[in-house]
Amino acid sequence: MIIAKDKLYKFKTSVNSATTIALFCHINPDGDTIGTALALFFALKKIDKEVRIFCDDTVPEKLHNLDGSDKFEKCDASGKEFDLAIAIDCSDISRLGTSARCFLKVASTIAVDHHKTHSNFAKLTIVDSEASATAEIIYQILDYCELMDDIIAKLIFGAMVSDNGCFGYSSTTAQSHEIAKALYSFKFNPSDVIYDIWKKKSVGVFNLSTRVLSKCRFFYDNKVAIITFCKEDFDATGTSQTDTEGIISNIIDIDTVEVAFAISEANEFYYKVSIRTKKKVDASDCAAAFGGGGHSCAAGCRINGRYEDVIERLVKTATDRLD
Ligand SMILES: [Mn+2]
Repeated sequence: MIIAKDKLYKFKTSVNSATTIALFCHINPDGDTIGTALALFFALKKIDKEVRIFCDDTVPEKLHNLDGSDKFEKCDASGKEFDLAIAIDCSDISRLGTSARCFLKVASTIAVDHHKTHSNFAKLTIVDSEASATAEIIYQILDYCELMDDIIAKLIFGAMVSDNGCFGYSSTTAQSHEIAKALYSFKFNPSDVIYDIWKKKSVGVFNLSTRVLSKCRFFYDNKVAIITFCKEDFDATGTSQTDTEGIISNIIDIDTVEVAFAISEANEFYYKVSIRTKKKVDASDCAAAFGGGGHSCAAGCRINGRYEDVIERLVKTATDRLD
């Protein structure tokens, strides 16, 4: 979807009338929220805005190569006031974590997002649920504001491939490719970006994936697959929860699997769950059953309970939707 001119104009005027701007990423940040926020950060710096960029959680190791990855701060709710706050890739105010308090204190707020479950929590909402990444929307905004450059193009490209699986997920559209084409007119190396974001892994992450994948559990004629990241898996491989991203794709790619879950032990009796689905089941619908959200093929939620009960509830959620 092409973002309406009046929205782009409203974004531009809000930014122009602000001196201090705070950008907010979502908790458990991914390449889209981080890369898109950084693209906007550098664009706003070019027009001499005082910009700060907040995220409750630290930037995952694999994104440390991104230009500006050291700019992130934890938001101190008692901190200074801002003229404008912009939430990036956040479907809901709760996705900002404790930073939500800081965001809500600001009089002028904007949300730029692509989740179909987006709840309008900002004064100005720029949402396109057909976009494969929030980066696609930010590209249109920065192109309109004439703020694109090589570094920004590289960040936007990285954020896009991070969310659309290098243009391989069903979320990818003709417009994703059109935006990529426009980005190719800037100077950066797309295959280097793809290596950094998708392919590169540490030995620790490799060991974590072989360990966890070898214990994959299958249910319902191999249509449902579950992998579990326990605290001991992280300890044994020197990794953490931020290293789990992407490992789930190994099981959703199995031909019989329609629904894949990756369960990660956050605390005792508290699990973070990633969900991937093929066409038969809507991942965001599964996530919504546990108060989570996301997209049709990729979503997430958090569940409290005993491990075996969590497994049972997840399998039931999947099989109910497969029948
Ligand atoms: Mn996203």
